Amino acid sequence: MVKQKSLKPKSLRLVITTMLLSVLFLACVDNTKKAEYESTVDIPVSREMIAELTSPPNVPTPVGRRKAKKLIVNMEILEQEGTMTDGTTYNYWTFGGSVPGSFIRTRVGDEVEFTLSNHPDNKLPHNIDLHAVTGPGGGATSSFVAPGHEKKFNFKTLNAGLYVYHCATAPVGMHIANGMYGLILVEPEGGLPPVDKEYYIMQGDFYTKGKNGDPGLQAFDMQKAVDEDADYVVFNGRVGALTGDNAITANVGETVRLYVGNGGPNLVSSFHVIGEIFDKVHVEGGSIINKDVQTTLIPAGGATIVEFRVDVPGTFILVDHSIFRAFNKGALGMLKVNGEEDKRIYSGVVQEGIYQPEGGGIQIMPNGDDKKPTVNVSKTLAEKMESGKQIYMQTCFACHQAEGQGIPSAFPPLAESDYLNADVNRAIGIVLRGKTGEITVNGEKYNSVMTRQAISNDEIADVMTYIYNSWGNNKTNVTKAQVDQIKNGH
Ligand code: HEC
Ligand SMILES: [Cu+2]
Repeated sequence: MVKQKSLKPKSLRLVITTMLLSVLFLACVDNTKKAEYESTVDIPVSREMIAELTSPPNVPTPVGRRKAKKLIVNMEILEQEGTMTDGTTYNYWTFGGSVPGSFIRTRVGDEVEFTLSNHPDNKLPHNIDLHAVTGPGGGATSSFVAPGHEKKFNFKTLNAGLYVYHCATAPVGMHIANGMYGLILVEPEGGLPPVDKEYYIMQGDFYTKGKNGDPGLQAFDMQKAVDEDADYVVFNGRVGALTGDNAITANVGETVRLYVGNGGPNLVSSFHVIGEIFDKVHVEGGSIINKDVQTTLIPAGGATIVEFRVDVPGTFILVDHSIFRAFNKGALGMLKVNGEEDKRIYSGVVQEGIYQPEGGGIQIMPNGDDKKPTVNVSKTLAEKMESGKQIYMQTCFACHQAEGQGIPSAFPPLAESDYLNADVNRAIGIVLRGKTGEITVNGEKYNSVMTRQAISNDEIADVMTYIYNSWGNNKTNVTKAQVDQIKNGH
């Protein structure tokens, strides 16, 4: 105070100017981070850095607060046979050896030096169109490269967002259909807000000469691709890439961010996580954030970032909510969440009842005792089969599939199931109480969750009889009395 009073007019002016300037500067920083530069093209780069590339479902380290750099990206194209589903293989064309291709993580203002190498064992020329590039063909015109050659080009990342890249060599649809797509993330200045878990997922549709599930090496079918008649719609290039042991994981209380792309070539994805609500969706991978979203649309050749906190434990199923694609063509993944339950958020079953619209009112089924006033007529095997089939199609079919074949690495088969045929009481117990933990069915390990099925003991007897008398099983006739006994704890 005292000192200020003694300031000469000249220094006073300096103080005031400095104050004004700093207010202005602060205002600029607050308003928009870009204001430091006229345009993102002016962001200077300091030093060189080799980009970390990851295969799905992993993503590279966040950029955080790092300055813009000259970022060296070395991408290798590999044509290689891989598994589409158990017993079925496919000749994938890949960026970096995976479908989707390696994840590239940059920040706005980076100067990317991109080298595309086409492995000498490959048969075809390829190129790359990155939607993060501003320039002809998104780089495609500068990157066309024959087997045994490489091409280099540079680009500046001008717009923050999540972008698809793909091959754009004719026939373009065929190169994309064979798996030539991936994601490049351009983080804003200062990086995206930190989260606990990040994963990389990309949907794609595949067209094979044979039908879904036909064994052996399946060739690409151009006509089906033109007709948009997909045999497989999958996450991360194959059926089961994200189920069972391949599931992505998180712990209760953590925030999860999914970078989700859609390579197409044809289908649009209605991306949904069963039992979760997206707290935030970066709409179309851009800068608008929508909140509290159930299902988000991802165009072919587009991407989205979804974020949510996981509040309760369990297995959360990722699907394309065009739901036949999920349960019949493979577009199904899993997020396994470990931790403490929170009954305030989700109670589990608190009461089980029998609903009889005609019989008048709801009868509570007391623990372990089925007091439904059933007239104990003994049904014939044919009648049980008929009723059992109906129950199966309503209750079990979604997971175990029409012919009891299950879904590889997600839902075990009931057809010719050694596990089923070995112990009928154990199988009844599973339907009564549900099942979780590792089991081996026909030599394949499953480690998933089957929820308790809300059907009566009589219905369990019928559906089990149907299953045991179908698809090469051992023809056990399960009675209601047997189910009653197991429900009552043997
Ligand atoms: C929501 C999906 C789902 C539904 C619906 C479902 N299951 Fe399951 N089922 C599973 C899963 C997952 C397992 C394996 C559990 C594990 O890994 O511990 C399983 C395991 C089984 C098994 C033992 C393994 C085998 O293959 O022999 C039997 C038997 C079975 N289920 C019968 C049924 C019957 C009968 C119904 C209908 C009344 C039914 N399930 C409905 C998902 C389901
Ligand atoms: Cu290609």
